Amino acid sequence: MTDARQDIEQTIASLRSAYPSSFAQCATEQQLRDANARFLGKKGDVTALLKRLGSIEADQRKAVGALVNDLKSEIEKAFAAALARIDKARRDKELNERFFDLSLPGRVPTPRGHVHPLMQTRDDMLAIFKDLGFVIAAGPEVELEQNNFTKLAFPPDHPATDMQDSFWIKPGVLLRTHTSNVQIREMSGRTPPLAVVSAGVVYRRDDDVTHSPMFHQIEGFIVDENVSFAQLKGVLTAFAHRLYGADVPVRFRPSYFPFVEPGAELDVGCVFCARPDGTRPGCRVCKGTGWIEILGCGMIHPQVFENCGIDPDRYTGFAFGMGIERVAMLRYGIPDIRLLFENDPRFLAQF
Ligand code: FA5
Repeated sequence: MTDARQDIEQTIASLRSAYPSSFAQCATEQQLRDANARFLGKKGDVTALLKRLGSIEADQRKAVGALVNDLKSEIEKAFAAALARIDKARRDKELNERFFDLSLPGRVPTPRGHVHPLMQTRDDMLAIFKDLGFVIAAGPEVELEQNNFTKLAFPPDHPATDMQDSFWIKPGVLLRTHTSNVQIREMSGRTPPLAVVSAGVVYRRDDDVTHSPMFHQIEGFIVDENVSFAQLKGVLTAFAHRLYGADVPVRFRPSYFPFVEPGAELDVGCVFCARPDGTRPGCRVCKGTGWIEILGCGMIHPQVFENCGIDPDRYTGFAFGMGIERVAMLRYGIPDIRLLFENDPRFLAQF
């Protein structure tokens, strides 16, 4: 063995016995880093050993180099372990020295969130229907054309089924354009009596201050023997009175939807231009009429019952559907539907 090699091996042995106690004595991270630098730093002992490898004969250099590198990685590991020990000690000291009451509120008040005005409106509307005895159901947003149009007796050439009006996923499958698909899904395979209400997102190719391509609807229906139009009027009037106040006037106007016969729309007296004496001179919101349309409704068409396997000679029923944004906008005086979807905190904080 050459002198140089012997010398290096002795140095390795002495460094190996030196670093553990050197690290063990360190109480702070800085002390540890200084101690580490004495071994592994630019001018450290191990670095010096590596530089000395050049003085070793070529046939022995590899083996000696491996010894030095082993020592180097040993020290690196020991350094990491010592660092973790010091860090833990510092943390323990910090935790033990000061008493932390984790139940105290933070010094900076945390801003409180709240339910989105649209969802608040939805929940209030659903709560009224729950009170009236309806059960709540859900339906999918990606729907078969069958459930969204065909079984609801839309004629095949109805403009709503146009590429212009609906978002099609592929032929026969689309983003539902209304929540009336829930009627089909809930009626199929069920035996009346049924009283179901459902809220959810629907999609249409619309975009202006009162129409959004994505909006929310609530759908409801009742099916039983002897359900009459009088009951439709009673239930929906009770709903409107709970939502807008018992003294708000309501009126039913004839209207057309392919899946009901007869069909109607329900208007409530405009809440914006109502005077204390009950008159409504008309305003911008109600377009001067004193009335605001809130929902579509009607007696379920016998064809729809047949499409769902319900006997139209035995059962009758009514259905209704309405936009939630419209109700929220009226309720809070929101002039542009898009404000409801932009999630601007300056807008949302006002509710
Ligand atoms: C329907 O969607 C029928 N399914 C309602 C119905 C159900 C009738 C059951 C009879 C029986 P209509 O297309 O009118 O109807 O839409 C209902 C409500 O959704 C409208 O009164 C309006 O408040 C809202 N609405 C429609 N399009 C949009 C839109 N693009 N953005 C926001 N709200 C909309």
